[in-house]
Amino acid sequence: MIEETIISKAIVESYLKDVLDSIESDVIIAGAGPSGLCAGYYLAKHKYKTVLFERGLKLGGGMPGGGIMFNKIVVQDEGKATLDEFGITYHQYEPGYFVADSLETTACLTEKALKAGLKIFNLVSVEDVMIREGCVTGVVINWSAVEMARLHIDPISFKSKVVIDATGHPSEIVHIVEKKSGGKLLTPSGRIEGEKSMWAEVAERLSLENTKEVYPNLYVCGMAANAVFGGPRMGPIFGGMLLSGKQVAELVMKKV
Ligand code: 48H
Repeated sequence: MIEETIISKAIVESYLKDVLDSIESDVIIAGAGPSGLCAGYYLAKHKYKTVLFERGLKLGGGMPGGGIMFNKIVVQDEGKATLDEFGITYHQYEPGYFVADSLETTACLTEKALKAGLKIFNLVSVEDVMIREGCVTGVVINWSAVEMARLHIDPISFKSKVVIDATGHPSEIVHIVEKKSGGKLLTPSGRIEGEKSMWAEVAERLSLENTKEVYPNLYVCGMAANAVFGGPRMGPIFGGMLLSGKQVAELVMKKV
């Protein structure tokens, strides 16, 4: 015999336990695209208590869509070791160009990150941050459904030592901090420099150079790093995203 109310209680109690366990952590990541998942995997693997909030229902950000919905991604030589780390299958198309299935890549990143201990909450949007004495000290979240329905319902906050903006092109968390700090970002102009047009080679290099702290205790990685520091976009080549996620984890581990 199956009792429906036990199913309900099991889900509600288990979820609320996860929420309560996550209210204070070492690192909060906004965005479960390739860079955010990768960062979360490396941080969790090294025993940093890490919580990731993803606005969408599904994980992977822009990766499952590959290039123009052809579900393949390209990774260059530099990114190959990361594919190996996650057990992702790939083949060499031409010297230096490796092709992987974007669905397998998303699944492997997700599985490894979750198994390493990354706590992921999907359907939750980061809508603000907390700032104390010029340092980011956590995030303010709400249900994505509340955000989409534009309901006037107050959010709640989660505290962490560091926040990572892995929200991709819109670099939403840095935009919030730029607006509320009055342009005191650690960029050349103190403001968001803005994403430039496609140039894959330069973009891949800069996505690593631009992966760094952008405001005290706020780091930026992945596509958001180039959007914030003025790098170009790169199209469906994903090595830079994976390496940027790894690099931001290493930078955060040095700080925390
Ligand atoms: C919670 C949020 C919020 C929020 C957004 O776009 P992504 O895949 O990000 P990256 O940087 O890991 O990867 C970028 C890559 O997918 C890409 O777009 C490339 C390589 N483009 C090149 C080109 O030329 O176009 O994922 C970001 C994730 C998404 O899942 C969003 O739903 C989520 O962040 N998100 N989650 N709170 N405020 N904002």
